[in-house]
Amino acid sequence: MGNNVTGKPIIKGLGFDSFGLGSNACTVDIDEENDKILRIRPFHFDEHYTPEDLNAWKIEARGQTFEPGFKTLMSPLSLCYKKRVYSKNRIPYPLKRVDWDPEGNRHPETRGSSGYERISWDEASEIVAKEIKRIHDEYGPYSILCEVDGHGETKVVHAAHGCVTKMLELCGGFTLQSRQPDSWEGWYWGAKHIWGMDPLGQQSFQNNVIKDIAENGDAVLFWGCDVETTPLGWGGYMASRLCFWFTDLGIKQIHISPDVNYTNAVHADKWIPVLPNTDAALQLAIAYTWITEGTYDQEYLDTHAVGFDHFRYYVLGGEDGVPKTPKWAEKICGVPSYTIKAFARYWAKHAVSIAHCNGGSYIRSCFAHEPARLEVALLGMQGVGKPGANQFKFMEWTLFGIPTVTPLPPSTAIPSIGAAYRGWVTGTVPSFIPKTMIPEAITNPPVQWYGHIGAGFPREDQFTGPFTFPLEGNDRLHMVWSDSPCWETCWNGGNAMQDALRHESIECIVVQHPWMENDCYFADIILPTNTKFETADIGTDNDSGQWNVIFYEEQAIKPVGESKSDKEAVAEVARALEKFGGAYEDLYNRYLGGKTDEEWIEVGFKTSGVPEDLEYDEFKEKGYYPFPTREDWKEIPAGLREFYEDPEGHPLRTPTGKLEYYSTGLAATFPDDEERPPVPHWIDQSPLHQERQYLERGRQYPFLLVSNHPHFRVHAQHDDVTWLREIETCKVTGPDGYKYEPIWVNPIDAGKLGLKSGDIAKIYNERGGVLGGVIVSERIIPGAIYQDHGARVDSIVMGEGGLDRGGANNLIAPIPTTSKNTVGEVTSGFLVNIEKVDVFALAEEYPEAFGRDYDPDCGLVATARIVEGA
Ligand SMILES: Nc1nc2c(c(=O)[nH]1)N[C@H]1C(S)=C(S)[C@@H](COP(=O)(O)OP(=O)(O)OC[C@H]3O[C@@H](n4cnc5c(=O)[nH]c(N)nc54)[C@H](O)[C@@H]3O)O[C@H]1N2
Ligand SMILES: Nc1nc2c(c(=O)[nH]1)N[C@H]1C(S)=C(S)[C@@H](COP(=O)(O)OP(=O)(O)OC[C@H]3O[C@@H](n4cnc5c(=O)[nH]c(N)nc54)[C@H](O)[C@@H]3O)O[C@H]1N2
Ligand SMILES: [Mo]
Repeated sequence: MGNNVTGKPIIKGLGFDSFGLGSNACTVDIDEENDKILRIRPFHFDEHYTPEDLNAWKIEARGQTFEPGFKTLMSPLSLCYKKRVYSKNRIPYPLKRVDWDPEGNRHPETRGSSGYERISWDEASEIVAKEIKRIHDEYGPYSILCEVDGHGETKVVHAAHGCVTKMLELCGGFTLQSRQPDSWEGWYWGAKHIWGMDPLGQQSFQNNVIKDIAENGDAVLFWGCDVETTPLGWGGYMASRLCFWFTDLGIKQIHISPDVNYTNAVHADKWIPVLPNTDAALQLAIAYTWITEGTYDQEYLDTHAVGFDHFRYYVLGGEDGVPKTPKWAEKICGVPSYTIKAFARYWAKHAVSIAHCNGGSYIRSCFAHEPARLEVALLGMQGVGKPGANQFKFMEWTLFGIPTVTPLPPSTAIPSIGAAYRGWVTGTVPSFIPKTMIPEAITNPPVQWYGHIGAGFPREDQFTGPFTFPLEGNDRLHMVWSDSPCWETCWNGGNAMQDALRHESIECIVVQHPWMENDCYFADIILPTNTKFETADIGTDNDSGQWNVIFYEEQAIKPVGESKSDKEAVAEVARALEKFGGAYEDLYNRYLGGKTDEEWIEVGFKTSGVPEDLEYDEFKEKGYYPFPTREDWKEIPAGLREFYEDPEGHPLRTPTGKLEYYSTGLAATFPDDEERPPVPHWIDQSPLHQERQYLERGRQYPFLLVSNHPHFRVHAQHDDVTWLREIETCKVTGPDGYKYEPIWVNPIDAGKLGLKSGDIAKIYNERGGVLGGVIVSERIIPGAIYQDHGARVDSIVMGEGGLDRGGANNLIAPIPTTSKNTVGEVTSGFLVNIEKVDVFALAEEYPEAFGRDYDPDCGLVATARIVEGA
């Protein structure tokens, strides 16, 4: 393949993207020999282009300079990616669940525990085509659920996700699992109502924010932000470099989080430990301090905000008789009142910006809209948009918020790539279900909610509805097709999903995936797909933070096993459907759009905004094209500066154009919503959520679980990487040799509980339990325990009340959504208890679960389930 032919390394973009745009990647070089990947290494931009060609950008401040490098700052998660390609967990050939008989008994109840037999691609596509046809005839197309929204490898022509929707769209339709804005729930459901911005926090106004901080900032608050972890799955180490530079410039870095995360440990000048999902109390006490001490900007509020009086009234206790004092907050959030006051006073006196990657658990917990709104409320009280005072996103899309890379706005993908073939269905479809409501929609339809809920919809969309599934006159769900089979370990209340996938109404489950894991075990038919190393494609890197670049991705190796790309796997089924004629006629060609892969790649190139005089052949020969920095980049106003200087001329996208401390939209549409009232509040509980330690339920489950984005994984991905698993803090080896997912416990709690490092413990609540290996550490605040999210499910007992060996704590996350009129996920900051377990006793009780084909270096391996034809 590539290397042998051209003698050059092969260019790829490594990262993950939810929208089939091919973006969110870091460019890398791959060395390949004899159809084997030897190594993955940083990519150099300067092979064909000089800094002058690129009009290299440079930030100068306080006598120091920050410049982009000319090789990518790739992360370990990219470096190790060949281990994913050659994982022992790759699905080798198409599989059928042994006790699923489409002509006879389908045994939905044994999904999750059955074995699999090898079948051919022809058999697999025949069976699936027949099932689609049958479901269409018996129930109609909306009885097929498409789960196609996970992060996927950044592929464009061979899109990781959504290919099946492209095919089904051409022969009748489908029901879409609609992904809610999971990364930024609080910003979407809350902050948008105070400053109108979309889709995340201050996303729309990131230009030159870093430059502004470098020139004018005194401090940056890292409010639930770990740049030494979360940019790694996407761009790499640019954010890390910037934090070191901030230190050089004397810019203070203050961290507010329950844990000493990987950034905090290296860069923090101060750590303010806070209990999970109690930030709203801390924020209200800061507002109280500023109001009572007169240290906020009333003049700014007079011209830039509406409804501040309502907020002030609430903060001072007018509404509920409870002034939101630092003493009041201390009991809830665990931050001493003197720290709150000192911090509030420091903030009021200095130019302070807030950094997020996305926000951490308070942004994905119950009532997450409140702390998100309160953050904007605080920013407004200190004149957001003034020099050195903005909010910014320290990761992907806008990594550096410098318009040094074209095209503008700098935060968007190179637009064109969307024009190449890809399966993702944009816009709205008639029949859809919020992802958070899938288990309920399967087992207990109809379900209802407000809004289309997709990231990017305008604020008012949250007020449309209610929508219902199933649509009037249509049947419930009977078939599921998933190309992102990790619902259980990534969404809310995974145990309920395990029950739903075994529900008698579901007659057929098809999964297409490269690896045998998580929801794959519930599939009746499994189609093996492949990684981007095994196909040619086009890609972009507009994330890693130095240069925007578009590149041609040569095929590096032959497909592993019998795998096909996701696009090709669906094409096989399209071809098998053709024999039914009618709506299925010529489906294969229609699905592929009448172009070869190479022609689609060229479409992507032509529409990518590259200069007119750049020929496709030249691009292919060089392999890449980096976009030069805009000439006028320094003149572009920083962050919200224009709104700050001229609120009338540069209004926000709220109904009044101002910061709405009293949301007129919420007041008009949901006047009785006590969980998301017009003025941001501290919300204790609701009929569906009792997740506070001081409530009755807190006695039974006294700890708040922090379930961060994994340092050593990207969600459900990378859990099988040998190089990572050998790192001591990545997994804890149990006495039985199994590598358990770590659980951090504070020494004070560990003492009380009789836990020590290396113990295997169970985290549990009424929804079930998951195991993990204890690490006793002061890096976690007492009262909270920490276990990363996304570990691979390894069920001991399935379903509600179940037990998981893998440590996939989403299985026991709350099932209800953010609040009654919002369908966000609640996946962190919820109550649990913890106790030590004896793994040998468990092994005796559950010999099947403890006897699975397991390799400590990889975890469960594909053969663990293949019983015939292996
Ligand atoms: N507890 C807890 N839960 C959380 C969060 C949290 O902070 N805590 N965060 C939430 C957030 S922000 C997110 S974004 C979600 C992430 O949730 P998801 O996006 O659902 O998870 P991923 O593991 O990123 O990827 C989805 C699936 O795509 C697969 N995949 C990757 N490449 C390909 C490909 O080329 N083809 C096919 N067919 N499949 C591919 C992966 O193997 C995986 O199974 O999790 C959410 N859940
Ligand atoms: N390595 C890696 N990188 C990733 C991902 C991944 O899975 N792995 N996922 C990607 C995706 S899809 C997303 S959305 C982003 C997520 O980016 P973020 O939302 O920023 O990530 P989190 O890990 O959820 O939270 C960041 C930090 O918030 C702190 N925190 C947790 N709970 C609380 C709380 O209640 N209050 C406060 N104040 N702080 C808290 C913790 O210190 C945590 O390290 O990361 C992306 N990058
Ligand atoms: Mo996310």
